[in-house]
Amino acid sequence: MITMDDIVREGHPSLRRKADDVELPLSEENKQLLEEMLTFLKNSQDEEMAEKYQLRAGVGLAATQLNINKRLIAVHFEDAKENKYSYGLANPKIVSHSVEQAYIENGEGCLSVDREVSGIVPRHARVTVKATDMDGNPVKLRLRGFPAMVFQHEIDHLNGIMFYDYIDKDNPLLPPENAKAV
Ligand code: SB7
Ligand code: NI
Repeated sequence: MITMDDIVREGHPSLRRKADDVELPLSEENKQLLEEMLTFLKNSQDEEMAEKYQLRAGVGLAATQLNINKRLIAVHFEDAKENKYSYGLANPKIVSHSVEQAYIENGEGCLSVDREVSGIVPRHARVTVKATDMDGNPVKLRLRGFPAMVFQHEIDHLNGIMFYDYIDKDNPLLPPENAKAV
């Protein structure tokens, strides 16, 4: 079972590497890893499991956060309209995005960052993501709002990018032009 001990923290080189594509069809090993990543997220959001195993709640996880250099991510959350997003994905790719930007009003956090980092994290307001799901099926997701922010955070982990890389050093709380709060 994945716990916080398996998650690498800031300063670990895995968080700054570009991960490799995984081979398709997915190996049993990679499928199992995606299952475990998704289970971690579910456990982290379950009050009893989180308390028992001291898990920090997370809506997403990238394999690079487990020191595994593969393009695999898991997400598990609901949006404001109670649409469920629960996926284990291989080789996720942003195939198109809006010019308009957006940011999460309250900023972002990361399971690999054990400190509060405040500041606006500007991202694409809308993205289309293509990937392969755990059953080996191609998926194409059109995302906006919070889900778009989460997928970009996770895909960034596969490219060695951390959320605070986007925060303006001189003016962390100044919303950029052309960016809306979500
Ligand atoms: C806030 C939190 C996340 C994404 C977008 C906004 C995910 C936090 C958990 N992770 O560190 C996953 O990489
Ligand atoms: Ni993160």
